[in-house]
Amino acid sequence: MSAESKSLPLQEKPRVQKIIHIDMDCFYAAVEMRDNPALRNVPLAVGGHERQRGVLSTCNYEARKFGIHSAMPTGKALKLCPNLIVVPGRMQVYKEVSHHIHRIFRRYTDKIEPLSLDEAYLDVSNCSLLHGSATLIAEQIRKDIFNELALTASAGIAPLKFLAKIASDLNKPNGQYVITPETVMAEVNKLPLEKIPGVGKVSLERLHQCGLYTCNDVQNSDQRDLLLRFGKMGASLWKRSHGIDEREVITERNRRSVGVERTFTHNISSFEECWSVIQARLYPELEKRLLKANGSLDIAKQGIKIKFADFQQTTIEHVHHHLTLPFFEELLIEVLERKKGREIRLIGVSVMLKDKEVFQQLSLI
Ligand code: TTP
Ligand code: MG
Repeated sequence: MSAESKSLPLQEKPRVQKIIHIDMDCFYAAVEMRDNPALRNVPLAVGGHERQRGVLSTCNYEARKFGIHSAMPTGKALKLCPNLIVVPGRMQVYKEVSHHIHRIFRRYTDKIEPLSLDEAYLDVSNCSLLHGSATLIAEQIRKDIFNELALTASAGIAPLKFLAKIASDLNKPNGQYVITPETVMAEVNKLPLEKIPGVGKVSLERLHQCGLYTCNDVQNSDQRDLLLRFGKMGASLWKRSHGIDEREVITERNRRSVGVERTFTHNISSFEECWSVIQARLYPELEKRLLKANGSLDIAKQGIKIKFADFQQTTIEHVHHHLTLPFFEELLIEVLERKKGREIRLIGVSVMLKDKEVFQQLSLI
């Protein structure tokens, strides 16, 4: 803490967060190109894993010129680019690389929120290295990654999480983009709504029907009307469009929920199919993660999320303090009552953890 801020302990100015969003460039494909020079200057894709065998996990930038992208069926990709080389993935190597980049992150901060193997939010507000400049820290992290792993990463630097994430895409690959507190509103004003995380295809179409295309349009719209039409998503859209995102970087220590989800290559429909996914895959994974995230298992609620084929999403959660499989069966029966003949593209299971502080205060009383 600087001498200046020490002398002003009651200063009420809101704390400005310095957030970096890091995202590796064409991650699996980059690792394959690094380890095999023959794959470097050709259109390359990495095949899907397990149930996703028929679709691509990702591809390099050369292949993207042909319109190929993640989650594209391999057959379709080969039609677009007959010279495409498709190699199988090596999950273990990607995991090791991911551990290494996390070791690099920890040199600069312990406030790290991983989003996937190749992507994380870092809160560097309290980092005093490199004069505390988030721009220089991001640059140095990317240099460290390149020097130690021979891979490139892109970064977004911003005072808000959603803007950091959007920014990391703006100078991809091997680049970074900085949004300062002073430029937040200028950036937000020109933002098309599809760039805002959480705005799906279906919502976007409905927003367009209401004449809303950019954050600027949302600012000029009627807030009540937006909330009535779009519910929770509308509320979040209103905030983001006004440059508000109060979410903090969630580390393992302050994590409040743990969840596991799966998107299907082919939509599923019956209760039996859903139940078998939960029983065989999601629940065991949830149990494993929960043990890692919070050994004492202070569970408050448990829930199931379903995304239907029309991209509508619904979540159901109930108070239940012990992780048990039969409880998820009850939740599944209840949530499927909302199905109305639609197929299912995603299922997620999650637990909300007890708020430790509230819990401790209650025990004191
Ligand atoms: P992304 O960061 O979405 O993509 P990417 O790193 O390949 O490319 P970009 O340069 O645009 O960031 O995902 C990271 C890895 O996760 C990706 O290399 C492979 C895997 N993945 C899948 O297996 N299936 C998917 O549908 C997606 C999107 C990613
Ligand atoms: Mg990536």
